Amino acid sequence: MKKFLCISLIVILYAILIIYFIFYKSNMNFVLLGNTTIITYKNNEIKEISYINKINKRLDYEEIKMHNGEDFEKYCISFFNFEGLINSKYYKDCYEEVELDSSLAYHGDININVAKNRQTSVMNNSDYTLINQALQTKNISGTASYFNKSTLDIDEDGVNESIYTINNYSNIEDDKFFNYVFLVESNGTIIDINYVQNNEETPGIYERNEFRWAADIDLDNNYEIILSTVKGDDSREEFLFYKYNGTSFNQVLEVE
Ligand SMILES: [Ca+2]
Ligand SMILES: [Ca+2]
Repeated sequence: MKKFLCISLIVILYAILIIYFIFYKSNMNFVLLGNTTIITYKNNEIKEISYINKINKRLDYEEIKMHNGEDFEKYCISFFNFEGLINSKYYKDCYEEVELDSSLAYHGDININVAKNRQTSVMNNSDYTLINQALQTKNISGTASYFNKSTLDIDEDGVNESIYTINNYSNIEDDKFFNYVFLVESNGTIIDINYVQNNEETPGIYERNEFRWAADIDLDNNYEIILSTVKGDDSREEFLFYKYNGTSFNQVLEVE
């Protein structure tokens, strides 16, 4: 009789654990940025921003909504460990494995808003003039070896702004090694988001920051600017968040 009671108790405990696990799993609200960063929410507020350092079984094979540049689509995600680094696989419609670059996805009912944005890497004359103008404020004459421009309405006033990501990592003597992300308002005003001058003595570990999304990560109905950052070719992709107050950008939402 004792043995029967013991087994029954264990079965009931297991059942409770499984129910709790399923309930907890399906009710977690989180945002994933790339393979590296997870933002969890409680009562529509950010609870934690942290790096994914180990495979979390609660997230493995979860259904997520992945941003495709325009909208969100259904995916499933699975994690694997590759030479000590956590990596992830994405399955479109939870079926077809798809290779993805830097990705933004969410799970749950938080409905992250992402600004529509048009990107180009073709520099026209006015881009060239603006880049020269912006670089002069850093005492750099010349232009950039890499250029990307995103056009979007960051403050949702019906007028578009542009965000430029430029950098220069060529090895010509006396070249400046910089990475610069700035916003240009519709009237041509240039506002810095992030500027780094890299150390020319340490090639290969240049910091490289790039605009990725304007998304309302903290759910306050204003977009944050999200930059991806890597400190060298093999380093982990991390993310920087900035708020725009109409005249300047402030870095916010530190990763713990
Ligand atoms: Ca605007
Ligand atoms: Ca926000």
